Amino acid sequence: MAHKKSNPRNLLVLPVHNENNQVAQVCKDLKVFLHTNRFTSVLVVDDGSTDGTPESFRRCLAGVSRTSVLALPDNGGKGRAIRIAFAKAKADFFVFMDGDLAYSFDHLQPMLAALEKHDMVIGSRSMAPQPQGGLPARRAFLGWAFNRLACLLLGFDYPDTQAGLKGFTRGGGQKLFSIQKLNDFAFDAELLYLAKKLGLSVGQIPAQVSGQHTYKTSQVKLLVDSLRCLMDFLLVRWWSATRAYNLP
Ligand SMILES: Nc1nc2c(ncn2[C@@H]2O[C@H](COP(=O)(O)OP(=O)(O)O)[C@@H](O)[C@H]2O)c(=O)[nH]1
Ligand SMILES: [Mg+2]
Repeated sequence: MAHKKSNPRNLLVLPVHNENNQVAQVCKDLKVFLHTNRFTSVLVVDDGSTDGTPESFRRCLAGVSRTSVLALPDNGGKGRAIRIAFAKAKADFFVFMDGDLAYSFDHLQPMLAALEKHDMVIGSRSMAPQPQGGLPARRAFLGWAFNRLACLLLGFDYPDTQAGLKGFTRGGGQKLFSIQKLNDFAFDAELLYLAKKLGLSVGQIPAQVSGQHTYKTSQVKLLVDSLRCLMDFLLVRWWSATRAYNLP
């Protein structure tokens, strides 16, 4: 359980991959956000983009204090990118949020408040009203089926394991990221599985997708990535059964 600390240091990681057309807007919002949040540093982690994303971020964040850009040389998945970003972090609280700003910076305050009470906090789109009635129907159905299977296979029950908004206390994050293995989109659910195994407390906050966010440019290939994730969940169970996780 986290202890209250005055002026805790927070690290916000924004994972990005081929998001060059979003960079100007993200930087604009980021600068406003940093102005009002003195204790948060932001690390943009680029996962081997081929469209100039990291160069654009470097240009627009040059001279902006408390920001940095880490450009990974190849595309290795969101899970790997976040693991690398948190590996050397010294902050009291770690948060990651989709780098296309699907969730506004307004989510950070409730996230940090919830991290006073929990080791890990996940954003949940099912706890908030969504713009334009939510996801496109096909994606909503597949998302629902995916969630039910994920919960069944991994033995927990969260209505939304996949929102790109999650936070960790330093202690909780270090425990989880030192044993977590998956590199791709299934890593969120793996973290929830490991949190349960480790007896960490997990909180949920409403996550509202911003009105400007579009799923039309989504990099998630719905069927292929969902099937890959389900295979990964079986792998998690296998690693757990064979003690491949270094669980205490
Ligand atoms: N590190 C990393 N991040 C990725 C990759 N693909 C997508 N992302 C990031 O993951 C987040 C969610 O991806 P997005 O395509 O917006 O998915 P959607 O909003 O759920 O449809 C965004 O911040 C992307 O930049 C990848 O291969 N590696
Ligand atoms: Mg998105």
